[in-house]
Amino acid sequence: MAEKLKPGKIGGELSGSGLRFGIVVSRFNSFITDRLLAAAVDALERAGAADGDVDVAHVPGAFELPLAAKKMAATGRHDALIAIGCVLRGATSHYDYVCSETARGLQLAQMDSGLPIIFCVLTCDTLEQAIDRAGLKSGNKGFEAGLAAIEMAQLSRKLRRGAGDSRSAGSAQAAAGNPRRK
Ligand code: INI
Repeated sequence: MAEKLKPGKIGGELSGSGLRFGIVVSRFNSFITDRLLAAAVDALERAGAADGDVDVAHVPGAFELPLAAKKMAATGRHDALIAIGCVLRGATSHYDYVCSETARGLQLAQMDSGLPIIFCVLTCDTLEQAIDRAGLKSGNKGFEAGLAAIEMAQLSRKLRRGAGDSRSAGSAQAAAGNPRRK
């Protein structure tokens, strides 16, 4: 029988030390988004992100998150971004447009820029559902987003350097001196 193939693993550690993060957060439903923001910053801080390594930009509503995230990504200052918002279903179809365009816009910004953009936009039918996800029954999605940002930032760094592939050791060394995008 053939030897068992052992695939090389490339993972993102949960250390925020030496990384820079950008957060875009909407003021709409700020009762919820303030709590998501606090938990995201808490996660980054606990994982070793330093003072001054986290930038926060506020926008009016979730619909404005993609453009702000795209512009923040273009600064080249950050290793990952987090987009924070809360959309609550109302009596009309407005909710559907805001949700779908926010998600679509953030994914586009992420794919266009190549920078991880963590989707921390609650899309809830009721305020109670949102509260549950912003620090009550279902934990805090902001904290989860902070951890996801760290993991994706670390993984992206490794993939930029060609980590895990011995054939690209030369290019990994060349990139090692300049880990952060300028
Ligand atoms: N924006 C939100 O972030 N959450 C909502 O629940 C919401 N609702 O329900 O209307 C909302 N609307 C505003 C929207 O995001 C834009 O700011 C606005 O349309 C201006 O472009």
